[in-house]
Amino acid sequence: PQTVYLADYTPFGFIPEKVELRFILDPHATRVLSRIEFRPNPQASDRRFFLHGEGLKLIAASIDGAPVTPELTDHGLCCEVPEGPFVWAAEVEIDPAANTALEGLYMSNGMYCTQCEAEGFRKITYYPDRPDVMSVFTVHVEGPYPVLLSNGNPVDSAEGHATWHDPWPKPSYLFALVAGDLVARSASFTTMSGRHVALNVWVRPGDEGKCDFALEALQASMKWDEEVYGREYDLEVFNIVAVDDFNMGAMENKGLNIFNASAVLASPETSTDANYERIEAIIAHEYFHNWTGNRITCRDWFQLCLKEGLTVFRDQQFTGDMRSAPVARIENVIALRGRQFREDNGPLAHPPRPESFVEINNFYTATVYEKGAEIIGMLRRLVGENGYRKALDLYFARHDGDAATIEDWLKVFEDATGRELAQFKRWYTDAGTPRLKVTEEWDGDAGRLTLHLEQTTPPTPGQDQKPPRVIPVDVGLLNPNGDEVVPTTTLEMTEARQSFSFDGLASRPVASVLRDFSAPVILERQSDSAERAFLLAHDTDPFNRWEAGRTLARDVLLGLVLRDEAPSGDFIDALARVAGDDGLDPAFRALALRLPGQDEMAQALSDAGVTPDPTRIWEATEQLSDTIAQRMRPLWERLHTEMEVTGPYVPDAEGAGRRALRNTALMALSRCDGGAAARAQFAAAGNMTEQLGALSSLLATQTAKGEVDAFFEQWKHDRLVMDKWFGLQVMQARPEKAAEVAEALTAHPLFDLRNPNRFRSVFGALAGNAAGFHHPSGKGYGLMADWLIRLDKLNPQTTARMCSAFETWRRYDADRQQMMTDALRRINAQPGLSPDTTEMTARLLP
Ligand code: HT7
Ligand code: ZN
Repeated sequence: PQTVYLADYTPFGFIPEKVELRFILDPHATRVLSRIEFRPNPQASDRRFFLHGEGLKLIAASIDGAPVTPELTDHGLCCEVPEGPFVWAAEVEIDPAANTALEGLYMSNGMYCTQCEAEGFRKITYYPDRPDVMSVFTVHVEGPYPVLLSNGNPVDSAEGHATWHDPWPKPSYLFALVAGDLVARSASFTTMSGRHVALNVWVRPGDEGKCDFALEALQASMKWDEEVYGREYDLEVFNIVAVDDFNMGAMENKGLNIFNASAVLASPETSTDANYERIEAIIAHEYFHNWTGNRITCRDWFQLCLKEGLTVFRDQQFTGDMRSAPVARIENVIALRGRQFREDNGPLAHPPRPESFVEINNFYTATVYEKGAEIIGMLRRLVGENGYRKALDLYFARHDGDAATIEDWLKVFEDATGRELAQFKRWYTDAGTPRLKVTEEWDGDAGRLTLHLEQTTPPTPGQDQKPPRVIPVDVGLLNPNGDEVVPTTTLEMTEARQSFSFDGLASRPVASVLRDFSAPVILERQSDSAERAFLLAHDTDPFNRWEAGRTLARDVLLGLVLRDEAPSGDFIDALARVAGDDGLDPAFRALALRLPGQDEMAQALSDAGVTPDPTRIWEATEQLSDTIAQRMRPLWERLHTEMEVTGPYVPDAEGAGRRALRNTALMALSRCDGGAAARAQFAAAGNMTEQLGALSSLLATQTAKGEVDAFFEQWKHDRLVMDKWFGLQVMQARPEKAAEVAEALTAHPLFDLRNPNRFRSVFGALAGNAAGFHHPSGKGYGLMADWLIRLDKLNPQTTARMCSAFETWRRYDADRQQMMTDALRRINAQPGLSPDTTEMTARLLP
């Protein structure tokens, strides 16, 4: 496999003016006929006519009607071409039924579907498969299937064939085709200029009843993008298709989004509140790509965060507007710290805009997506809401129809706001999470508080030197009585060390630093538990209020892990005050009660120079959970009763918050009552959130008895619910049992190696069960390696992504390091290992 470098970018020598494709569908022998009108690209100097193509059987090729015999390689073909414009035509044969990699054209449960991002189109036909080559596509699909879909608007259709035309030039990665026995639930949307758009969600017969929420989320997204970004939809139809076998969440193909069924299908009986929230966010994300990704795409894959960071930022804004903004922010930061900080701290660390890659599929990472979104949040904070809107308007006006770069993106901010962004650009080019150390100096005579800030970023692979970055640090000051004396102010840090003073203060205030998590940094600040408890009680910034509680809990857990120190009464009291404060949003209370995860604790210990012992962290977490459960039992009983939501299930933020707090109370209660309340909730559950909450509590407290079987009997016909059943058993298994439970589940008749959701439900859960995965026996590592080796033969993309289970090996003791790297070496040494997994394991190994 070859390394590709950003610095080597050159434009393609030809421009495809028009692309016509004809598909004659057959499970094992689909014929793809292409006719492409090319002209020389005046911007390019290289006139070599190379078309990508992989795994294709070339039947015939011609130029201007005359047959040609191109030079074929494993990666494509080369051909002599005329100097002026010419028409390329080719016929190839492919085998969708044998495509288990789920890239290109493949079959899932009897239906045909495609996944072309990033480089899947080359598995469909010969083409310059790169995002800066854009063209207008017309697609004819033929086959004995009731539904035949492609991008754009329908031109004509009759039994057995259909023609689609997409008037918007697009790169090949946005191409899509779907065919099969599908049914649609439909709605419509009238755009701000009065055009009517037909909206369809296509599903397998039987799933029609699970489409309404997706349609509503789509309508809300379309409206929001008009209101907030002035972006109108641009085709007559917007189709969404649910497929069972899919490597990621969903794909934004122009006018024909393809979704993992788990990211679109919802019903109260089968989906949890978290599922609903995820579906709403993914529908919005893919819809928002229509402008940020499709109308303006990326020049090359190094610019991936241009579309992904911005679209994640937009979907996070949308969720904040649709639900609770503070709760959404806290959830996003938990996810960022859990995935992106972990990535940035290990061997896979890379800049949001990498300089090189071997397999681009390995760069669909938390750094590109979530850190990419954080960077845009910082930009918005620095230029203000108006500056941001002006810059975005300019971006859409200037770059509509372009394949753009990060430089283009930053330039619109510079031009629209007059701000110089050369230093800010380091956020895109430099890897690693900055540490921000904050110390305080109080001058009582002058009434002045000075904050001394110092930033350092540890070296990351290939980047030793880390010059200082621009860091927006939001700060507010509170009086000792809890009143805010200085409202949120953004301090712009640009130097390695910098001090900022606040004058005119009557008494020493309490500083609330990095409000709203204004920058993706690790804050290092000495503060005592009294100050944290004060901020937990009084901070006007909801994020920092939650953060204060989180830091308190982390310190308590560290005390337990390191010194076997019992939690202080103050901590329990502070927690009880928040949990019992009926003036606070129940969703916020549920979040405040969630203890830091075991992986977060391992990282915290490692940051403090202590080798983490996952078993000890698990024991401490159990011990603390038991203490909290016992000491606050009356509160759990009250909350479990009071937070019950009666009446029909509505998947809104309010109901979800109440159910989340109720399930939190139930989890604690189950530690006191032997599972009695959970068993009752399981029996009476009127929706999946209640049923799964009860099952989790029973599994966590080892009292699930018959409920696991009852759940299976009730839901064995439903794939998405079965994924929960598989996952929960592994997630909640005790450390010494986790690998055994996972292994037993791989022998279950419903375990299916070809279905990424099912594989992730078992092995994603195993990786997430920290003490189980890192059990000193090494069984977790061994089992994971065995199954990644098997999966790689079928689905390299999912295998490579899941190798990140091993990314933290450097944190651990010598035995675990040895076992983890042995597992990686074993995978890496497999004959015929895919380039995807070869690259990942090589990057992970020393
Ligand atoms: N842009 C899409 C990315 C994606 C993808 C990438 C590689 C392989 C399979 C994939 N499926 C979807 C999805 C998104 O970010 O919205
Ligand atoms: Zn995306």
